[in-house]
Amino acid sequence: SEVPNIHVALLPSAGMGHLTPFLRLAAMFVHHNCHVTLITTHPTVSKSESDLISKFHSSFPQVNQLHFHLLPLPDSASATKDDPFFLRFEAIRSSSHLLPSLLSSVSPPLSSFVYDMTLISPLLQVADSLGVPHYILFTSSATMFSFFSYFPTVSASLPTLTDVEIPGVSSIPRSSIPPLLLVPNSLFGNIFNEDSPKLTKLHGVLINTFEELEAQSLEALNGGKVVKELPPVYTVGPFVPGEFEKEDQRGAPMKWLDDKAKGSVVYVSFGSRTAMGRDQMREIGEGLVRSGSMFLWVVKGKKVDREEEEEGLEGVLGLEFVEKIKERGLVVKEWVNQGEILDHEAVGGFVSHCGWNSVVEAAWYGVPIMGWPLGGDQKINAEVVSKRGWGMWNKDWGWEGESVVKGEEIGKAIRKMMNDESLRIKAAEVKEAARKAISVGGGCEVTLQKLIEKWNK
Ligand code: BUP
Repeated sequence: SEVPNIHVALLPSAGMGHLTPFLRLAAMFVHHNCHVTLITTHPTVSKSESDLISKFHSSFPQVNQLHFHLLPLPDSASATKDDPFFLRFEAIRSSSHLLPSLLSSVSPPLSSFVYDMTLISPLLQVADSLGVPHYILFTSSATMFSFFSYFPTVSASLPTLTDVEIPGVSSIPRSSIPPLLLVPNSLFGNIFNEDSPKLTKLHGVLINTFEELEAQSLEALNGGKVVKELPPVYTVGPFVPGEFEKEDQRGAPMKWLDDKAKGSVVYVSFGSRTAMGRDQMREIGEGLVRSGSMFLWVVKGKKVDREEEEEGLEGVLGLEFVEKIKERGLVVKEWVNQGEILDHEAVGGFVSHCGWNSVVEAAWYGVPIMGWPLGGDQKINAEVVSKRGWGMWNKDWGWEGESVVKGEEIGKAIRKMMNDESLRIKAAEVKEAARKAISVGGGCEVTLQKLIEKWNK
């Protein structure tokens, strides 16, 4: 068939949870013979981001790279103790007026522009001046997107609301609302407030999800039930971990998994930006021992990897614990290739914070989830998992730092997940649906073709 003459510009925001899906989307456009310009912001917050950007460009030399050098934030902002990733969202937003000149020389001329969901207000202006159709990539679930788009309707009454009833989708209990939305004047809350009423100005919204995962939310969104004037939601998922993300050599975790029995290992990770308190970490260790399963546990002591201390695991978890688990588990502090791990047949369950990328990866590899949402959109995502039936989560555990969950309870919950045959059956079903979505004639493929045709006109 005819090769399209399409040029897509992509602008991710800060953090691996935003960068990773953008790079996977970029790879998909390359595979569909599009020209791609990737705009990366510098400096990055974490070392993982710089590493991944380099690996991406060496795998895809045909992708045009544009370095977007951010202006420093005013001292007053950077002096706050705010989350470094949210501060970076701010910095990107307030440097966005530099983008038109950065993009003015790209060739062939742009056909479309896809930017991150945390950049809507400032990028609307940029996109208008470029005069190309523009989209966000919403890097969470469609269900979370329905909450985001419905938000302007309820934001004024938020202080006293018990539940948020999203028409056609579901009722979000107050306890599942991202906690920062209930704190006056948080950076996160301010962005949410400012941007959610402007969604109607976009040409569309791309989401890493697929029909069988969130059928009801997608139908409500595209049927005009949530917000009438909403632009189309395009399901471009599941995003598949790419070759470019792999290390040159198979790492220690993979070798460790190799001689473990099929489905015997529980994999534990709370994502790239959750630093667990010491007390909670020790209880998790205790819980893992009590679960009776083998385990592979990714531990993070700091929100930003560059700040991670040299301190060994003995320091964090205690020498006694490290001795006790030698036979049973592997604990790592370094970045691992999560895709490869979930793909390993030894892995039979995933204790996850339910960051959306992790959820979709678990779906893609058919791994049951024990959700342990700790912040942001994670409870809403965890509910997507339990509704779809391939995982569960404990609604009494609270947000990060609210209370310390005891090892005994953690152990019990893990045992329940590892022994539940119905989760495994559902996980296999979800996996099959995910594979279908990206095959010829599947939802993801059809949607991408539709977008490309639209841009080719
Ligand atoms: Br940690 C870690 N290796 O060691 P989420 C994470 N990942 O590959 P988050 C690794 O990072 P947000 C590691 O596979 C996923 O693609 C993981 O994104 C990968 O959670 C990504 O799951 C993490 O969405 O981001 O990091 O909390 O807050 O944006 O959801």
